[in-house]
Amino acid sequence: MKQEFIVSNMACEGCKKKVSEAIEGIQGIQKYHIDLNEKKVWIDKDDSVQTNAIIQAIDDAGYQAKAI
Ligand SMILES: [Cu+2]
Repeated sequence: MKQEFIVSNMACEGCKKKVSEAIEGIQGIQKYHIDLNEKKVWIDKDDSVQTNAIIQAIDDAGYQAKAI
């Protein structure tokens, strides 16, 4: 299942790396792409992965994600 998020306070390559690490720490993520300029994250995930789990993981890394 594909899902898109806005991570509004992701501002530089360092932020992108932290968000990447947060996403990679979640079980059941098949692939993802981060666009720093658009502050968007595309995730392809197993159906078992809850949207809130993704938002929480990104939040724990210090970033605000919103599903769009
Ligand atoms: Cu940054």
